[in-house]
Amino acid sequence: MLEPLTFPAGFLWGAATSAYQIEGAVREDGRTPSIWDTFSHTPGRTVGGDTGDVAVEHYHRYRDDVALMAELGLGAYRFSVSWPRVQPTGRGPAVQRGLDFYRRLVDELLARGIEPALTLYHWDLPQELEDAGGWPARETAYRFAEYAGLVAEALGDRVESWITLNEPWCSAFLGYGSGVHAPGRTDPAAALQAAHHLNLAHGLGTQALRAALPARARVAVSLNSAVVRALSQAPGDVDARRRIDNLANGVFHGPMLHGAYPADLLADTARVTDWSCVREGDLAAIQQPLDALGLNYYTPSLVSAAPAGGSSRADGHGASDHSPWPGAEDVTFHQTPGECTDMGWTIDPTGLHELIMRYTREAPGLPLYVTENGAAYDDKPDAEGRVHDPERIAYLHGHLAAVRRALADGADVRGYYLWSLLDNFEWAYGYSKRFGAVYVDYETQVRTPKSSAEWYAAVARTGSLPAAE
Ligand code: GBH
Repeated sequence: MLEPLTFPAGFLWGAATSAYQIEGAVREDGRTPSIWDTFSHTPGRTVGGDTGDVAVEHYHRYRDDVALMAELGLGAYRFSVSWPRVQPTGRGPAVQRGLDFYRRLVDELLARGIEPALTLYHWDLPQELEDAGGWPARETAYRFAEYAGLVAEALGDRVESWITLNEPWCSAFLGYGSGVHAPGRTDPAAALQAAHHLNLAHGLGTQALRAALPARARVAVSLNSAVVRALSQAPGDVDARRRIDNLANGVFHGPMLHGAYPADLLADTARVTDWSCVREGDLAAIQQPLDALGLNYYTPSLVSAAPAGGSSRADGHGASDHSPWPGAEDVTFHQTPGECTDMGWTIDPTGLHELIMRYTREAPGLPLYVTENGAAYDDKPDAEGRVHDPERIAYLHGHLAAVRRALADGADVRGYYLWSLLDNFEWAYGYSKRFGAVYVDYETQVRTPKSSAEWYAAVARTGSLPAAE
């Protein structure tokens, strides 16, 4: 018999969600529309015209949801704050009723011994700020810093773990490049400007958090952190890999971790933008000391130079005639060989190991967290109402084993957050894709832990992976 794979004592076992994907209650307690309300209500933008209007009613069911987390033995819960709930116009004083929801949620978590990890921005920009220019406008970065300070003042006494942005790549390049995410714009120059202003928002936001939070608070960012591989060792393919890697990773971790945009990224994108949006002092403002780095990983990308016919999978987020890769529109994306999840994303745990080891090298001394990892499957209750999802268990097992390997190789990974606690609104895919460890019946809102939830609870309880069946 194989030894179970044991994780270090104190390793954090968590699950993650985001506000717009689960809360619903979009018109309650002073909340105004975010770009995702507008986008999802625009015909043709989401599968089935689905919206987050109701989602899984977490806004009203949070107490039961936290009880469920406790039953599953979770040590940590990563959630996001809805900006338009606490600062409806994106300016001015906070709305107390909005903040009160998060105070109650956090208190409930703390009462159950579950560590809250708070993400400030998981894609739901107040619509008023989009109307004023959105992320391509510099002003939005200042607005974010103000918002970060308001939330820190309200919740800094009870939340220690803070994350500025979730996957700014998606906000910039799916939101303003391919347009498959809100606000649905398709302007490559605007996408690069958005990326810079998201970086600036992270830097200024981190400063605002430091000013408002007690010293024990920890500040991190959750990066998209793509694993990009070349189809062959031909020079064109290797160069395609380099360009995509810069547009996926370097554009954010360059300024955030090293205080500069990669010189070759600036050269590669010169015909799209002159980067005049980068002002003096910006890079110093963006490069803030961090306490941890969050990595979100689902699947690797495989690229080549020449159009190879075949695959047109550009980002795994739905079809668009517009590329999310400014200046690298010629690069072809291929399906990585192997089994896929219901998203069509190839299952490849070696990518997670590779990613962790890369950031171990590039950000020495910075503790790492896997802030998202998980899989969508077409789950259905059986005749007894139970939901069996052996594929998800296999996915989680494989990826946790990869984390364990990285630990053995010297990486400082402190925790893992499964995406997601609950089935929820999967952005452009609406409710057609289920990522939850807990099944949600969208008619009745009844929650049923899937077999993967029970499996994960055992992993969390024992701090070790069972030998693979
Ligand atoms: C995350 O996005 C989100 O944070 C979360 O809200 C969402 O529900 C969840 O994942 C599931 O989608 O081929 O180079 O474009 C993940 C989005 C998926 C974007 C993988 C990049 C492939 C890399 N990412 N995708 S690439």
